[in-house]
Amino acid sequence: MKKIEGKYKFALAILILYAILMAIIFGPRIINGKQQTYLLIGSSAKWKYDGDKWRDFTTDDISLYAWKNYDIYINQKKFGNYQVTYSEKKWYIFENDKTPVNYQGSFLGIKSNKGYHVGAFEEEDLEESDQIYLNQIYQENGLKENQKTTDAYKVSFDIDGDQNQETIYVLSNLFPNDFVPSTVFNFVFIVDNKKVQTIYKMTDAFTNERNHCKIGLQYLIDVDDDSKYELILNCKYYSTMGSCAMMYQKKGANYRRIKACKTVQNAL
Ligand SMILES: [Ca+2]
Ligand SMILES: [Ca+2]
Repeated sequence: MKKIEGKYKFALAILILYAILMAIIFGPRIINGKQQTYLLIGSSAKWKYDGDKWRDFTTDDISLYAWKNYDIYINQKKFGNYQVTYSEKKWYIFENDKTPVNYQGSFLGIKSNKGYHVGAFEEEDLEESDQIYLNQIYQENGLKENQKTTDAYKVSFDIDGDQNQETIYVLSNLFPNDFVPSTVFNFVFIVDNKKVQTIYKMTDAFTNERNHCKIGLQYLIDVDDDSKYELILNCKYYSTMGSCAMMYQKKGANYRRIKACKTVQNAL
């Protein structure tokens, strides 16, 4: 009898040990659940991530933002945690007691069950020493050197968290007022340790100019708390024809698009 009792005790001890081990291994995953992140990028985009991939909000997703609390950033800087509503392509924000709050500048709203970081950056003017990279890009795309541009700036930022700053370049000659290029272009590329990597490019005949949007770097956000910043590019169509946003992420050595530009939000 004693022998059988001993066997039971042993089996029970093994079971308890097994349960503890499983709780240690899988417990945090069950508690944390899947990542859910919502991004409201001005009037250009409303995105959601639900542990799988980034998607645009559907019309049913109004419950994800109407009168919900979001962390609000204005011009890249934390503004507070407010309730939001969206009307006529503009975000309105409110205290929890529904007192409206005024803001001026570019709007970003984030709600996430995971950590995230919004990187603050400045657009810097290009210098003579940058021309070598610009000409390399022009050459690779069959363009003459020293192109006239309507936008040309760079941003210095440690995107991949290796303690060294990369330089992001943005070039566009779209919608010029005082010159007529034969080819219109948009380029966003990164120079990391003198190595040039193209993130986004578009070239087309000038006659097709109005079919395209003008690219810009809008936000650097680490959306998944892995210390590597995702790039959010904004593309503005001519005049009041709207804009859209897209997101790029570094995977291994390369940057790839993880959220495409949706459709143009045409003005009335
Ligand atoms: Ca870096
Ligand atoms: Ca990241």
